[in-house]
Amino acid sequence: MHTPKLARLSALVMASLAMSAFAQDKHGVSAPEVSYQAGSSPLSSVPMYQSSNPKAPKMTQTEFEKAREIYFQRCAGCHGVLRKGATGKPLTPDITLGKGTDYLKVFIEYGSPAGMPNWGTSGELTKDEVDLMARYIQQDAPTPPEFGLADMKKTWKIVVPPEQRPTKKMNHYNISNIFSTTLRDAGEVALIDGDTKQIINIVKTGYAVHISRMSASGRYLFVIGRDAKINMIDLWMEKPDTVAEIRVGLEARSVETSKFKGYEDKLAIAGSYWPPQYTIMNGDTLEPLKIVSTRGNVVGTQEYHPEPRVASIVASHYKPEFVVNVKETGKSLIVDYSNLNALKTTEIESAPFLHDGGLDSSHRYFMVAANSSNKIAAIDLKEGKLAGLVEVGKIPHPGRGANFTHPKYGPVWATGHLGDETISLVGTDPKGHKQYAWKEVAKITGPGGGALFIKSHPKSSHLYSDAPLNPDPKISQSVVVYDINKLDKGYVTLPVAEWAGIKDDGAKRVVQPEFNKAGDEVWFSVWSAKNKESALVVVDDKTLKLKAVIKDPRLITPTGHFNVYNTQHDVY
Ligand code: DHE
Repeated sequence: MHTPKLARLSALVMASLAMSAFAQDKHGVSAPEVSYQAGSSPLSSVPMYQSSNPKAPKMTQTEFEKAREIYFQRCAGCHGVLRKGATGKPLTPDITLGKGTDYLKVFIEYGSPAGMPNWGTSGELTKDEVDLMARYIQQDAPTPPEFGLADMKKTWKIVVPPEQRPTKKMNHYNISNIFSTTLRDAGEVALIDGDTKQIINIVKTGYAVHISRMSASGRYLFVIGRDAKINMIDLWMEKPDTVAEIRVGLEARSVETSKFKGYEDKLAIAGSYWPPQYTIMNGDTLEPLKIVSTRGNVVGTQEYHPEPRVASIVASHYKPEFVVNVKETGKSLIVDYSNLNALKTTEIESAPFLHDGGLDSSHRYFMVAANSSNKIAAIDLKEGKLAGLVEVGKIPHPGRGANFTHPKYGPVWATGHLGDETISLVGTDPKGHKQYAWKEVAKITGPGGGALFIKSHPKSSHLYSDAPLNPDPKISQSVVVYDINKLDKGYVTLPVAEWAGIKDDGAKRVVQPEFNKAGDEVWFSVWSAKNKESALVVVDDKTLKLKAVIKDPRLITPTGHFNVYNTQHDVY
């Protein structure tokens, strides 16, 4: 039953929602962004100490446990582990106690114009769960445990020691054209022969596995799960499989390997969301060597942030350095790995929240999206400084981005956006095209927001962009292609999900274009729910016609895919 106060509040919230059809304000988040961020965190099953706040509404231990689980499944992605706020607003007791249970219930029930989902009216949470969560967020946030060297070593396994590994390639695969495809909800990757399109092996990995990266030699493949488990896979084995594994934290997204001359295959690095830290490991055993916390102060306000998560990491080809991008503080750390006992780090300030990015075509600049600031930071890996901070569209989301030569602006790097329908082109050639460098030189229009990944290839004259988070299935189930020499002519749409011929209904989101080694075909995932059929679709880059559909009951929830050669050499 609504109390009169609650009824008034509900009316207020409903009215403001009605005024804002797409549930978004200047500081708000769009529906695609919420559905992207509000993924389940592996921390939901981690035991945590819960203090009780005498001023907060009473809760039993069982209620705490249940609420904490819901919080980490639905809320932590936006509001943060410690509820200090990230994409979502802070939810610490100093704020929530003043609002009170009734007020908080309305927000959880109906959502808000600033992008908070309507957990109650959408049926995601029951009335009792809404009440539970309103009381829970008035308590002190429980803190998950730290995860240090001793914890890591307990999880570290050398499955095949280096001296027992093959001394030469033991299979007949063209390993530089293998694709590692994320099977997200199965916690596996599929290793697929890019030439024959046959599955070579399905390797068990961490929970809700996220990305794959290659060692500099192209022999070892590194895969990281959201539970911070890394699998190191040896592609020289008769049947490529895991040779070492470790957990570097409780939650993570990024892994990378040393690529500078003389350091090939020597080191690996992984960044964690929790604890907020990065770990440098031995490149052929995953032995943890060095852990560095990323807790610190936010660029601009200089306020202390207790949980700045590590987002993308890239290895420099210019120096023995990794670039570690710290999300909430808005800092890119250039970490010199040549002496781990006297670690030199250059801290480059740009803007929050740093997320994904990739190198420009010369490999000198790292282009990283500061997604809540609608900016791209260009980090100069030769000079170790910020080359430019470029204003782009709403919530840039490049993946690694796309490099190509524009007929007028010269070398450019492109990003699509989660929050609008544009693609921004940024000039990346300060020597040859100085007037365009670190500027948004052009904006091209796509079919709608919700784009995640964009791709081109030095041998292709096409630019591909997906939009898996667009609410319109016509858009989320297809990709658009531009001719890079005639960008003003607009795009053609490829109905990739339809080509997959999947009979089941459901999302069938088309996600992440990835070229093969030769640069003449492009692979896409058609990402359905766990219990529905998914597929990979291969398109001929010259003709833009369907080339192959790869289906197999083991291809469960395919999302990202990573071509060995292109990932090893940063070709995109
Ligand atoms: Fe990702 C890259 C974080 C949701 C597919 N994702 C990244 C990177 C980060 C990140 C920090 C960069 C890694 C690097 O370069 O070192 N992703 C997050 C999240 O925090 C977020 C928003 C929510 C979550 O709970 O994880 C999230 N990501 C997703 C998805 O829902 C996607 C679409 C499907 C999936 O598999 O989970 C997804 N993310 C990807 C892919 C890449 C990626 C395919 C690698 C892109 C590339 O080209 O390198």
